[in-house]
Amino acid sequence: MRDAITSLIKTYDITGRYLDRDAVDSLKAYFATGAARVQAASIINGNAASIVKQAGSRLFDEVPELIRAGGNAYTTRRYAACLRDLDYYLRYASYALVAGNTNVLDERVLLGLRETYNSLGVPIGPTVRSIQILKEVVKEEFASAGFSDVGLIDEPFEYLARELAEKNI
Ligand SMILES: CCC1=C(C)/C(=C/C2=NC(=C\c3[nH]c(/C=C4\NC(=O)[C@H](C)[C@H]4CC)c(C)c3CCC(=O)O)/C(CCC(=O)O)=C2C)NC1=O
Repeated sequence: MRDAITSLIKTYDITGRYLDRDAVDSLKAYFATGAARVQAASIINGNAASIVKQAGSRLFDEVPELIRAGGNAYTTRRYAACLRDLDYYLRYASYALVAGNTNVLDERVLLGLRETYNSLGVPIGPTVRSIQILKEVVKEEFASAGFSDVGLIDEPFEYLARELAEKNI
């Protein structure tokens, strides 16, 4: 698992270079957003249950067939599995936010996920949509906590949604 700093150092170490101007610029950008990232994790931690609940109900409002007979989230067990997956996405997105790097998402979330979903018939399209809804709900939580730097929230959610949508089996 890598963060913004370890991944930068790795890149420079491979070629035996000192940290040049580009490296220093990206380190500065990371540290300049550090406090905001930590605060982001704290807001997510304090509101995780309600964020997941809201995202789930918006998803099922938008795609009601998921929870009708024959839908993938139909039955209490599968409904609960769906919300649990949303909780995983939220928790790992909060790690990636603090790390300033999406590597944790590759290693802990995305690896093998499409294959698992395909074998269980979990539909990818609505799952991608659910990740976008999570992002929207998180951004609303941030705005209502008086937090202005909401732009940095996008990255881990967009990464998850994009990778899940595009990755070939
Ligand atoms: C931390 C990384 C991690 C992830 C991401 C993860 C996902 C994950 N989701 C699963 C199931 C599932 N995932 C869903 C999710 C959904 N169904 C829908 O219709 C919706 C679109 C969507 C919710 C948004 C459902 C319903 C199941 C159960 C499917 C089944 O057993 O039939 C399974 C199969 C095993 C199980 O049921 O626990 C895995 C591994 N597990 C992990 O360890």
